Amino acid sequence: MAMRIDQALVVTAADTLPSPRVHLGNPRTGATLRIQQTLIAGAREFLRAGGAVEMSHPIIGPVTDPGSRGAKQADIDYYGHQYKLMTSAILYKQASLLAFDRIFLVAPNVRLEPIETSSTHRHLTEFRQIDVEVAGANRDDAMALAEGVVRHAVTKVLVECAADLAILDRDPAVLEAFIREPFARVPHGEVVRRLRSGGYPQAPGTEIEWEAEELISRDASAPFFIAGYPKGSRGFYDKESTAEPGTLLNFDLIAPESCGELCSGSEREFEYAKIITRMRETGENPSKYAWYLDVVRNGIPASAGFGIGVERLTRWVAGLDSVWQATAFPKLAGVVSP
Ligand code: ASN
Repeated sequence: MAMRIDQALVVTAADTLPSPRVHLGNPRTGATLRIQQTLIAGAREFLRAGGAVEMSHPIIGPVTDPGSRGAKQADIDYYGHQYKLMTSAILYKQASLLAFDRIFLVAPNVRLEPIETSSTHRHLTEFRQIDVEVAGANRDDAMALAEGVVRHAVTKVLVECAADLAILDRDPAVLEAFIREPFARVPHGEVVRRLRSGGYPQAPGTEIEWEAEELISRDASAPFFIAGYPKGSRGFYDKESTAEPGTLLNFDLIAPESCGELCSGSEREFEYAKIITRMRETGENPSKYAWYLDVVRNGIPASAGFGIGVERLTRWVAGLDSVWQATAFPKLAGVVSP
């Protein structure tokens, strides 16, 4: 059993974390990790064929993405300077467009998630994203690309991983049906209306709550996009709509079968003055972001991009109960583990 930080914080999901010997010795874990490898290979294949260049981003830096829902950043003492572990590579993705028009990363992220996330079945404190950024793209382009990546990666699993899907009792016909049709695009306001008319008290004009997201995910017959989250719910880099002030040109991709969000992305703010305004509006001190603002001040391309959660995509494709099962050495909030 994993050790716990504090008995008072013990949660059901943490109780079920097995030791590495048990977890890695389980044939289901082996099958899951082979499926994950195939998903990453499929994403890489698709993105490279579309002209994207794979890059690596820093793991530590003076500043990181402030936009992750309720998660704390992890500090590193970097020769007397307080650095951060990357919560996402967003700032580096935008800057990387100075070198290439299309880039992607398979990037590790660390987020010290609130303790209650250890029982949501879909949060890890350490995870990876297939992170993509494309110069000159708009939100529709980014959604189309994310859809293409997911469909290609899942198709590769269907073609190459029949034996692993069988070990996991995952019916390939069910998976195949989920990716056959185009993924719908649903405005955020419409999702709120549907939730409320179904009796869920989702507040309008805010982030979709985790429980609500699980509910709409459970009822979905295919992955679908929620587009246009309200301002205030996401980071300063998600561009605000000029046609609909107060609404961001962003999106989440929601998986079916109660798995919830697989991917989030947006069209980006890229103009210096707007970024400064958005930083201030979101409570960020621009002086912290010196290197990034220096890059932006001299001009970066307009762009759009997204990040697909590797373990979340694996969880859904493999048909697992919890996202921790989709990683070799899982880390859940509040649980001391390898
Ligand atoms: N990777 C996401 C994006 O590109 C951002 C995030 O993870 N917060 O929009």
